[in-house]
Amino acid sequence: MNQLQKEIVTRIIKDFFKKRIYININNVMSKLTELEKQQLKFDWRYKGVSVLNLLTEKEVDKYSAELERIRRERQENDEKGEWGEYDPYQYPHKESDILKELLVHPKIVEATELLLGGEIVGLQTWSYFKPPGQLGRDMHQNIFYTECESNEVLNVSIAFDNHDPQNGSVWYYEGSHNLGVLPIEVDDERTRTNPKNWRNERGKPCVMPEGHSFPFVEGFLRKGQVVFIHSNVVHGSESNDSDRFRKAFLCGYLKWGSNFATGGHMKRKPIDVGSAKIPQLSLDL
Ligand SMILES: O=C(O)CCC(=O)C(=O)O
Repeated sequence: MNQLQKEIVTRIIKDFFKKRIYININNVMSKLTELEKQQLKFDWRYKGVSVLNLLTEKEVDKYSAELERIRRERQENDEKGEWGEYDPYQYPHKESDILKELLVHPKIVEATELLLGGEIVGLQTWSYFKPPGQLGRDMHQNIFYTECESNEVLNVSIAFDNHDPQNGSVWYYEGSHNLGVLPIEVDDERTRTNPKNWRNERGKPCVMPEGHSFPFVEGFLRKGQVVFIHSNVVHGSESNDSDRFRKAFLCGYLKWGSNFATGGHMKRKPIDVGSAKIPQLSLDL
């Protein structure tokens, strides 16, 4: 072996070990198992919706009790009568460090980085209580509201109890994440059913392409499961026709560096979730 050949072999061996060390560090730091990652990516690619088993029932009970505490506080302090008893709760993580744990949950952050393909920031949190009889959310794509490019934003919804079609779970059209942004059809009558401070729930459904064949998938989640929803996937929920609540804690995330609409209602701003380093000025503290 001449000198040049020796150098080449040495370089190859060094690179090999460097790569191995890098891969090992990544694996050691990963909160998700290889199987979880594979399933998340597979479902994302083919369905536009992925599910992860995240919390134990006991953990959910802790978060659920905390959500109930801040909901009651909102009602007690609501001197102007702004909020209906079970209106959605805007930005619950700002009122509670316990609930903020969900927004920065290492497994959710890692899964979101994986699905969006880069470092991320939080954008918003909110909660649904959905008592018996409450109406659902009309068919929509989240990209319509955030105005990002496809797959630059995603929403997660954490089930605080069992969700099924009877109590108004979230359904979706499988594979509809491959569609562009769809037109909407305003229905003034239905718009009037929106909670006073929450005007995007009903009355602006998107319109599916005529003759489409995307399969309709009903939502079934167990307490503690989390669903990741692609920016373009068409989804919605029906009214709660059961005698049970359907509570959910939701977080929106953005691929760092992507443009987004702040929104007249949610007033979105980047939130540090321990992934992308955000300049102090643009942070929502
Ligand atoms: O939970 C629901 O009823 C609707 C959730 C939803 O549409 C969303 O996360 O974008």
